[in-house]
Amino acid sequence: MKIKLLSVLILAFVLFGCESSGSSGTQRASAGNQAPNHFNTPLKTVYQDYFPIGNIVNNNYLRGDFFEILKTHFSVVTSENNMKPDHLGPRERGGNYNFAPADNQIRIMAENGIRMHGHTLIWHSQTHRWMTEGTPEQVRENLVNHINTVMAHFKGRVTSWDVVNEAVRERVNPGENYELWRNHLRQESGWFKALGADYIDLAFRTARAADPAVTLYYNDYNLDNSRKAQVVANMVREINARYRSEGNTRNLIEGVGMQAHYGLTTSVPNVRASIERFIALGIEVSISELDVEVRSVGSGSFGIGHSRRLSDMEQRQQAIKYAELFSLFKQYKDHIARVTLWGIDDEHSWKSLGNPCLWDARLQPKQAFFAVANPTEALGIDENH
Ligand code: 9MR
Repeated sequence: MKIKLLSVLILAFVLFGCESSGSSGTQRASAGNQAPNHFNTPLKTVYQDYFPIGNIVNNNYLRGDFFEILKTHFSVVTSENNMKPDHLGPRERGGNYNFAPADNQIRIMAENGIRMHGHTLIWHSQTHRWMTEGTPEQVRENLVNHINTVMAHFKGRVTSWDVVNEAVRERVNPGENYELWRNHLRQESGWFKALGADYIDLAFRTARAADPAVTLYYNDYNLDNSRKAQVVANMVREINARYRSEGNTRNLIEGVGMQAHYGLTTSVPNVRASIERFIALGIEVSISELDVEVRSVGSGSFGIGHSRRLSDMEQRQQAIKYAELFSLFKQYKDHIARVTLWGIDDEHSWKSLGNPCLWDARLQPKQAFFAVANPTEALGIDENH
């Protein structure tokens, strides 16, 4: 591998091309107008021999340029919010479920050949309080009813589900025993408080029974951190081993979703180590919520509407990180089931302050877009050497 000046020049040309392209618009956003021909190829086509490329869908994205970008570049989507427990489930025990927004999204996506990943069944956040209040028996029943109701409703239209989301604490401290994964679960989770660590196994067993055709995922962030990855791997290993010891030939947890909310300082070797750790368990990995913040912002500053124009240096650093990540993902194509980006443009990203997306606020493709479209070239790697 060697750095080629030519590649750097091409990237610079691409940047020049998109910055001078003036007005926003779908054609330009998705086709890059003045860019060399191969950049016009939709991302889903670029990666067709590797893995499906995804993004999120929300009601904003169902129209106009957003929708054009979704249709052009992505073959799978995750509903940003509309399949979460608080959006679907009733505000009070016994109330009605609201499936309409998610149904609408699935219908429109299906009409355009885009598949839907389910996000998410059991989570400590975005979940109505009543679901985790009451006796353990009641909470258990709420969990089972919720999974059964939701999975039955979406049967045949959603082929993989995040069954449990973010059960492990944000940070796992050094020097602790990672085998004892139960000690690292979020204590603040209403599910944990009512049912202890067993809620995880219960959720997955319920989901398996509700729809055996679905691939069941555990989804979490900070999984590039080797300590947290070890905790999750130990949890998956134990739950799957017990399930198999009962005579089942299939794993109960069949995939780990690495959310991949990354930044410029994310270590790509760490990401690689975690991917290897998970596939060593005999399960698949999905990169489930990828974004790369230029400037890391804390959770207190999350929200849409705060993007800004990036300097050339910032764009370039972000592009390189995206390119490094995608060239890594390509190496694991046999084990990576899906790479999903969390948002189309910087301005409407949940992490808008970090400007983490492939398109800018005017829906112009950023250097990051071109880096994803051709990571080899962005990194100046000569594939023949
Ligand atoms: O993008 C989502 C945002 O619109 C929601 O309001 C927010 C509330 O928690 O959740 C965001 O999505 C999160 C996802 O469901 C789970 N992983 C972290 C995501 C945000 O980075």
